[in-house]
Amino acid sequence: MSDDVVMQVMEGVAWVTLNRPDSMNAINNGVREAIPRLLDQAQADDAVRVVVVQGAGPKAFCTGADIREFNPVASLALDRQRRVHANWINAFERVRKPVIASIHGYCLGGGLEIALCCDIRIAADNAVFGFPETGLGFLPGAGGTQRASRVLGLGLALDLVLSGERIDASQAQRIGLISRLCEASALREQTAALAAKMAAKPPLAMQLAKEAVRQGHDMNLANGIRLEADLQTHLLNTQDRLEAAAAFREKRPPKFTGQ
Ligand code: CO8
Repeated sequence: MSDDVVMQVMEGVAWVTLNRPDSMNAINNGVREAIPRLLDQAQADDAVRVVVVQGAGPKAFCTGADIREFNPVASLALDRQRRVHANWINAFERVRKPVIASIHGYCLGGGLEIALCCDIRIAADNAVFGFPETGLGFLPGAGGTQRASRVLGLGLALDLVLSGERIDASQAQRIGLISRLCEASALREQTAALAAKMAAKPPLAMQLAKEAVRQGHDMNLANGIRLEADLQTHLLNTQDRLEAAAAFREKRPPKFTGQ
């Protein structure tokens, strides 16, 4: 097993680090193999309440697919099937726990596609975003063309994908690509503070709230409201909900168990 991606669990937070700093954390087969494996591990571990994805080294979150591995494809049909059915990048969305992308430096191509899979994007003021794919003769093919329009709307997604232009962190915040922006030196601390806040919340409520927002987004309003009602009903008699109310009444901090 390679150490192209490493995971460290600390105080309820799984820190998943893209760990190829010499190539700006470009995505090779080692990364594609490790991501679903580690994220499944984070999902199965009750001690993990929140997942953070970050890039190693000073320069980049991730600069996309490893261009040095670009070769002719032996079978177009098999390649398409692999993409549709075994898409490693979907693992970021399969995790039922909240996933934060903590972004510094370059966040390009497949790197931006990873960030778009995450639930919350926090970026340093030195972050740079873009989709260079069309200039390389193909398209953002790890979900980028689909997730960008869902996050940004059609017009902005088309602009990013077709122009291939890079935008900086403040532009990214203006268009809603990231929801939080901080100084580069504060990124780790701000990410840790956000992750800790979410890790302290009742885990079932966090998981079902994520499910309600994410799944509801692909539904019409009536079905989304029905989904929300179902998930809320599931939470009503959980021990954690009763504990939260008891703690409020008794003016003490709550103790959540995940039940
Ligand atoms: N692949 C391979 N190596 C890379 C990549 C990359 N994507 N990005 C950077 N590197 C390497 C460089 O080759 C260089 O290595 P070395 O020191 O051995 O020569 C090292 O990282 C440092 O890079 P630079 O010297 O180029 O550093 P600069 O500061 O001059 O430039 C840039 C930084 C602007 C980020 C530049 O490296 C660059 O343009 N990189 C390519 C970015 C790019 O085009 N990414 C898109 C790839 S396509 C894609 O992601 C499609 C995804 C769809 C499928 C996803 C799943 C695979």
